[in-house]
Amino acid sequence: MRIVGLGGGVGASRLWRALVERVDPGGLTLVVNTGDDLWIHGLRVCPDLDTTAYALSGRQDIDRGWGLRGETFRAMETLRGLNRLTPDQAPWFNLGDADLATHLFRTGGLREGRPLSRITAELAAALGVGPRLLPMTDDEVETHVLTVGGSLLHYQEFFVRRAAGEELRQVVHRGAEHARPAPGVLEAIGSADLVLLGPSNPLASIGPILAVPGVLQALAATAAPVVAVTPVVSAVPITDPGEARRAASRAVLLRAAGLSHTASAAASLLRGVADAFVLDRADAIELDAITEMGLQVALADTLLSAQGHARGPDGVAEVVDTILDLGARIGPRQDRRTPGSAS
Ligand code: FO1
Repeated sequence: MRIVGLGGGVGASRLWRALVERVDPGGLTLVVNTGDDLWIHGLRVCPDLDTTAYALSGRQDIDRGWGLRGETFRAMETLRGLNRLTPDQAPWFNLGDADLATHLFRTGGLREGRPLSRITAELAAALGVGPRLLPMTDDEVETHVLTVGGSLLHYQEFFVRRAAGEELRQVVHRGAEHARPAPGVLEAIGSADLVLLGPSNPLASIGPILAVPGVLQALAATAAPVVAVTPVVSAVPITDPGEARRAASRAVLLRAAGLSHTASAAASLLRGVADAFVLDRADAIELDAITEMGLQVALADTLLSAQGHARGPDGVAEVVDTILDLGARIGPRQDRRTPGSAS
């Protein structure tokens, strides 16, 4: 079975890790958001690609959600000591010592003229990542936000440096309109048996992928059912500080688009893109609203964490079984458009 997953970093990679417990990793292609990518300290850093690769190679710091397990930050501490920097000038994006090797390898490759997709494949192979990892594009696309105070910030500056603590007027995916999908992206969507939209920030992670010309058309044309997993679970209190920051960012971005921080608001952005939506059981009250948007809805415990999550009788995350059942139930779109044509 050929599955294509579209998503960002932390939330989506939790789902991909659970998915490869149940399906052949070799049949899975992951199309990853690169709108979070940034140039910093002269290096090209691709947080969502690296989070995905580290998660699938078993090297991720699972509690933190990004970076490598057992990481040290001596290079950053040394960098801070090099200058009498004001707090405003001090390094704010923490690159771990081992993580730096990834950024050095990538930046060197880019400077030699190799495309990001090729470098990503090399990194993934070196790390032993089973699924095929594709950046959404080889071109530079960067998500920027305009605060109500009038500052234009790179998404990472808003998210990390300002702790997602400011209201926004606008979100833009700079460069997206001229970007081309990375080699293999459209082909993978076109030949998939199932397409998944991961539980990622709808505007900062899924939005940039859908903004790459050709991706929406490929999703509309594929015979594969397109199933989205909710990125928002409102009825379960958030206790983890990292998760609280990610929720704050989702809420601020949705508010800037005139939407509430709810599963149904996230689903409304996927009208006409997805066939089905996996809603968290805790938010079942939103089921009818999402069904009325023309999406099939299935309920599951969608929260996946290092500390444990709901598992089905086969020991696999319940949400994975729900997704696969939903995909099988919907079946290829051609069959639905022309009943009986498959026989
Ligand atoms: N997140 C933080 O909250 N603080 C950091 O200093 C930080 C550094 C960092 C370095 C490499 C990397 O791959 C990810 C990093 N992240 C950091 C996470 C990153 O901001 C997020 O994973 C996403 O890009 C937001 O969706």
